[in-house]
Amino acid sequence: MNRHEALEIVKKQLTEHRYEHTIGVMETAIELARRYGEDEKKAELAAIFHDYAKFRPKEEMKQIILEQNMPKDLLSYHSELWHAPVGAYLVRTEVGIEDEEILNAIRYHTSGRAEMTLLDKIVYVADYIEPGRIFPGVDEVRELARKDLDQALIRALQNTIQFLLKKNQPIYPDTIYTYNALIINKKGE
Ligand code: DGI
Ligand code: FE
Ligand code: FE
Repeated sequence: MNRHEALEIVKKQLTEHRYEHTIGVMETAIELARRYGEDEKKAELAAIFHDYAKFRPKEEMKQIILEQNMPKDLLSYHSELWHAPVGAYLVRTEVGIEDEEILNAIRYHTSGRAEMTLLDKIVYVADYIEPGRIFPGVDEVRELARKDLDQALIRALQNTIQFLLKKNQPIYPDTIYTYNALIINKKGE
């Protein structure tokens, strides 16, 4: 599937604003893939489809989580987390993408996971720093992403966890596992 075909498909699923975000994530993911030696086409497709399920009704997402063998604990956490695993499922069943690396990058783009692949990290960080994003701390993560992808990821996770703490929101275990794995890994270097 080429970029044009992929964008045509995803455009129908998104608002104008979210489509522009998607273009930003795509361009940023391609840049990061080039810098860190990942397959640029995989980064491009994973980025294009990362928010595919963002606007599905909550009830539909809930049904899919219950029926498709996804972690049920997701349902106890913020519904913002659901579009990532549900997106991976729908991108496979509705769009026909079978590449597990791409599907995993979509599946873990919101929470991360303990053992993130290079592609997972690229999509996570690109989603955080794409040019349309404006929030405190984003420029620092943009800077870090030029030099050290793991450091960028650690800072993005720290910001996200802090943000959730301030809002009295629960933190999904995978988010904590991601953070811990990166920190422990850095210490071992
Ligand atoms: O879909 P996007 O807006 O582009 O970005 P995203 O998929 O990274 O989603 C960000 C949202 O997800 C943001 O509102 C914070 C929320 N989130 C991320 N990690 C966690 C989380 N919410 C909870 N409750 N727990 C988490 O660990
Ligand atoms: Fe998302
Ligand atoms: Fe996104």
